[in-house]
Amino acid sequence: MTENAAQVDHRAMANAIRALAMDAVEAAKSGHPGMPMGAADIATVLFTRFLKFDPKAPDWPDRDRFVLSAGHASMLLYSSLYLLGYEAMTIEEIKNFRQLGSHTAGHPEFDLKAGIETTTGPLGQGIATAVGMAMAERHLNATFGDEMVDHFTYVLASDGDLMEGVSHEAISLAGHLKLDRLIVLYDDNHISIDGPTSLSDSTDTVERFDAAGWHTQRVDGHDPDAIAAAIEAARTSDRPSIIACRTIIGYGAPNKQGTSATHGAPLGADEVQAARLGLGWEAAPFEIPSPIRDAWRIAGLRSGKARSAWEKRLAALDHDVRNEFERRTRGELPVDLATAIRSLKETFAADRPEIATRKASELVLGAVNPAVPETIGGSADLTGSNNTRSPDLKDFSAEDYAGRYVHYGVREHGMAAAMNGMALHGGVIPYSGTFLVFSDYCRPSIRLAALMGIRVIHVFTHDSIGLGEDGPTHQPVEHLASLRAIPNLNVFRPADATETAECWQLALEARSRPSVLALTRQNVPGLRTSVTDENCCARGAYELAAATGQAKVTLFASGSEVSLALEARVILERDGIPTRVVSVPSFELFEEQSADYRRTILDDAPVRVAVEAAIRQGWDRFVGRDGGFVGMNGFGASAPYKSLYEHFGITAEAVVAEARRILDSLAPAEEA
Ligand SMILES: Cc1ncc(C[n+]2csc(CCOP(=O)(O)OP(=O)(O)O)c2C)c(N)n1
Repeated sequence: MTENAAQVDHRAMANAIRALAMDAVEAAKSGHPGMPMGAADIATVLFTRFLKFDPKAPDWPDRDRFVLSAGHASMLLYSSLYLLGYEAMTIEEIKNFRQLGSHTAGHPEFDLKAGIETTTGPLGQGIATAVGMAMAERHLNATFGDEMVDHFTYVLASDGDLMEGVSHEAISLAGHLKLDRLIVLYDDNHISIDGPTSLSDSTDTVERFDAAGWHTQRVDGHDPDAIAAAIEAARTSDRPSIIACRTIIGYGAPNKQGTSATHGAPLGADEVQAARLGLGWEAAPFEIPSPIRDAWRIAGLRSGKARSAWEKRLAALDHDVRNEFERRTRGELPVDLATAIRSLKETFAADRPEIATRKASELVLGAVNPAVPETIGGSADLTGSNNTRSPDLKDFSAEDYAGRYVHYGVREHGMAAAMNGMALHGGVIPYSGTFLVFSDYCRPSIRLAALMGIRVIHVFTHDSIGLGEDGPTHQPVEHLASLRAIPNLNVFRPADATETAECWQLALEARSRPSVLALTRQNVPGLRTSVTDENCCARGAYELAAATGQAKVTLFASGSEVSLALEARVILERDGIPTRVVSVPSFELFEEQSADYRRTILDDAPVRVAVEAAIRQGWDRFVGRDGGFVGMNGFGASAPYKSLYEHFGITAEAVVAEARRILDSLAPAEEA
């Protein structure tokens, strides 16, 4: 073995990754040694010669981002981070691979302290997320200049990543936007789980990227100098770059390399022994000879000077610019937001406009976007329908990265993943729109945003049969329930313009969770008549109209159906049945209220009926199993929306009838 760090060659450094990957997978008795062993040369070249980062300051805003898109190869990332000297990534963590509470989960989980930039595992998500990081980088570069923001986003992607459909959306968007700071290293090993990729794919991947406007290269993925030369070339390209690195999966495992046998299981003691012998690796499991570890640690210190130079430039910035940069980086909102929302609420309460909540949202954005300059809006080709553009926003484009409005094209999944990347990058708050029914196309990325706890705001309009003539393909019925099922996701369904302003404020303030705003296509009346400093929607559910006297009936409703509940209340009260109406803009925030508050909302009346133009699932929480529900049981239909509400029986009269039915069924028991 080598005597000191200066004599350590590339091969020994790459073998350190291979050895740790084999050892950790053996110890955990599960995991994927193949790709870490195969891509060890790529990672070694990238991390020790190119990546700009400082393990002592994992959150340095101007660091290069690295995304391991093939999350199953997590041991590649963990071994590199340990070797580079990230304090949170100790050898104990490597030994605890896949164990509860470790930084070394089965698939990488967003964990900045440990150097993990994003959660990956669902193939395709990583590369699509990286596109958003590269967009945020260009935008902030255009806003704050090269001195403050000037870094690359590197991705290591596998065959599986590039087979996934979302990769198509991501690479075509990146090519169109000419994201020249995005560099994808493709681990071109021709193997996936079932066997050779030729079983299922004949795409010429390099040509595919070429067609999308990328700079492309092919190299031997085990030749460090060739990899380095390709990265050099990629860094000077004026387009995003892919380097197809031909590798052998499980490189070094003499009997299993080049086959899917190295993919998803430990190699086994004999094969590990044979691999150690073949690689010339004499150290015991989890031991890294000190010259090799030192060589890695020295590589980890490479960018320390760049970071202190950056700190100096930050300190020398104009006071206001610096404050603004730091505020955005911390993710804190400007104080102006509260004032902007307050004055909107005053206007809405005074005018009580009868407008669609998507229109209200547009008005809110007209006030929010000037007050919160870090928002980046957009739509998946439905700008005029989603009302996501405010007049002050210019297009974000290859010609003008300072723009704040992204035309994502018809790419909902790519859009949602890119928004995750922007939020992870920091310094910007992404929001964007499509129809609620197409939230299904965004769902895998929404789920990851919720899992990572990041601020991403989805504006989903046309939120029920209320969209009318476009028919059942476009009418969501199960979507609210299915989005509410995602943990840590705020699902807001505001009832009028004032609630829309409040829900926007809550979404912007929710720094560690994504939000959905479900908005109507059709007009709804203005319901809130007075202005309070309190954000009523923050309670999740609140009494909008009290009963006259002790309530016999509580009507719960969200969004466009709140006004129906209010109409039903008038009828019931007129008939001597004291009825209150509770508006429910967010199930999730309601669950976070005190038990006392929840009791006052839920238990005030013996009869409970919910109304929402969607399926019942979830509403039992409010009305109980025996409570009433007025809504949808199946798919909608194509017709003008008013006839649909009649046809499906979602009317004030139906709500009244449901309340009476339950009241009547209770009467004998009450008498007895
Ligand atoms: C969306 C998604 N589908 C399926 C899987 C399960 N899975 C994990 S790795 C893999 C394929 C592995 O092939 P490749 O991406 O080429 O990686 P390599 O074999 O080179 O490690 C699959 C199907 C997944 N992680 N994500």
